[in-house]
Amino acid sequence: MSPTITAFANSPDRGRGLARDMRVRWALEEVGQPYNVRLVSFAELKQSDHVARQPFGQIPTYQDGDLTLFESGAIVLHIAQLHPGLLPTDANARARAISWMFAALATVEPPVLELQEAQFAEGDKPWTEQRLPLVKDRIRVRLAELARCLGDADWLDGDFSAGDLMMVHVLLRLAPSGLLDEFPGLAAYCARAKARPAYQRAFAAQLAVFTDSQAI
Ligand code: GTB
Repeated sequence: MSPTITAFANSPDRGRGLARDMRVRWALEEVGQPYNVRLVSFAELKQSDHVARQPFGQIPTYQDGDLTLFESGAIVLHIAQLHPGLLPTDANARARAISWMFAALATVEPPVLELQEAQFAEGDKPWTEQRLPLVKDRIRVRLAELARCLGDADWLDGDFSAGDLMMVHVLLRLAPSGLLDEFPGLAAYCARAKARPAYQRAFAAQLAVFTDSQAI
């Protein structure tokens, strides 16, 4: 049986691949694991059926047999541990790749989310004009540090790994802000990752959900 993941029935990102089901789709495509998708409306997210799967009423979730997981990081890690292709076999290299997954989620993503909040959730507040440049500068610090780590390499630590997958998906959320373009090495890193056939397949699948929802 293939696992089933959940995704937005009507994603607010309008098929740009920015919602977090995209990470899970991408990981499944990288390892060649077919999957089913259950589309969930905003109302359904907060209903008891879904909350039993995801305590915070969010997507994505992952169900495989009697295992139900939530949190995109935990799901991608599970997929990467279950199948070859996303984590090195050498124990130390594997641990380092997992460090990069955590770095993406715990160190780089928080300021990126702060920017989304400042722009969209609080965009009309009187403090936004003063707050936005501070938030953007905090992101620039992280991007400069990350660009230094990447250097001229294709990927963060050897071959492409779940660490790169997670990091790139976090960085792509910045694309509309223009901040990524200030760091050409990181922009090229993201472009390299997006050119991967597995990314392309995952992107097409989530875009089809949006296209279909528009056709109705
Ligand atoms: N830490 C959790 C994880 O990594 O799985 C966070 C999950 C999460 O935030 N899910 C969001 C959600 O379900 C969707 S991805 N939100 C509904 C809710 O909380 O009620 C976040 C997202 C939303 C929209 C865009 N966008 O429009 O570009 C991008 C990303």
